[in-house]
Amino acid sequence: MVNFHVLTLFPEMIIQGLSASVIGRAVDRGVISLEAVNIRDYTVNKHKKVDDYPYGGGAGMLMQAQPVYDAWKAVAEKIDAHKEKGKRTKVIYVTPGGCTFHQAMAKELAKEEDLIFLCGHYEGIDERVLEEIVTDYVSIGDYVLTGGELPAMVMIDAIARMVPGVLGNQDSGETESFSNYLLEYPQYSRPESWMDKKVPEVLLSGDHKKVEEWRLEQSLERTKAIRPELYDKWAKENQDYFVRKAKKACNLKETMVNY
Ligand code: 6GU
Repeated sequence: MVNFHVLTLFPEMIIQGLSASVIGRAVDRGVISLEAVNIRDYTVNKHKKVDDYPYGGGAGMLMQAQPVYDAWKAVAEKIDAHKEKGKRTKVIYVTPGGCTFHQAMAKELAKEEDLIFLCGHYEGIDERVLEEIVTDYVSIGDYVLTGGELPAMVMIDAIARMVPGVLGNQDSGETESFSNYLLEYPQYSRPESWMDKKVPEVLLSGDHKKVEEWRLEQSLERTKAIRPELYDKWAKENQDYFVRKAKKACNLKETMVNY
């Protein structure tokens, strides 16, 4: 169970974006929870203004510290009321200036009870409130988006699917690309022949071991071509695979230690 809390100027974007399909159903079933808190609700001026000019000049506007802080405070106090004392809830500021999000991070964050995401807009947020509340600065890749909502949704989706019970039980979330550093092998469904393209023979053979071998070979081939750095990582951790393969090529028994 992870409770996701998102501080944003566009709460409807978060709720809409995560209400469909697997994540939406997980929320309905109570396996995860999702709340989007509108930072604008915490302004203290009558125009509900959340931004102002940056000191020192420069393009664009900045989100001011006070409404961000008060929105965070309201959420943090609610969390503290149901949580054991002393455990600090992570506050993730989604920013292209953060470290890059990856699968292992998703898996780790899926163990948290509560996660707070802070979505920036305009040219950013007053540094002082970031220093006060943020625990992690995280980006989703080397490109710039107009706001933090899409990156927050990306991270929440990736984290949520690692929470037990979110995916169907035959799918552990562990079998796909990146959990083992390899890209996915190609898959086929009916019909056996489509536009004169045939499903690879081995998949129709019923030989489970052969199928697994073929899939691994396909994954390796793709990974080597498309993501050589991932391939190298896998190769380093799976040297026994190459030993076995070499033995097979020499027609030696698996049990023989030396060849
Ligand atoms: Cl986390 N935020 C924004 N605004 N742009 C991004 C990003 C985050 N990650 C990549 N680009």
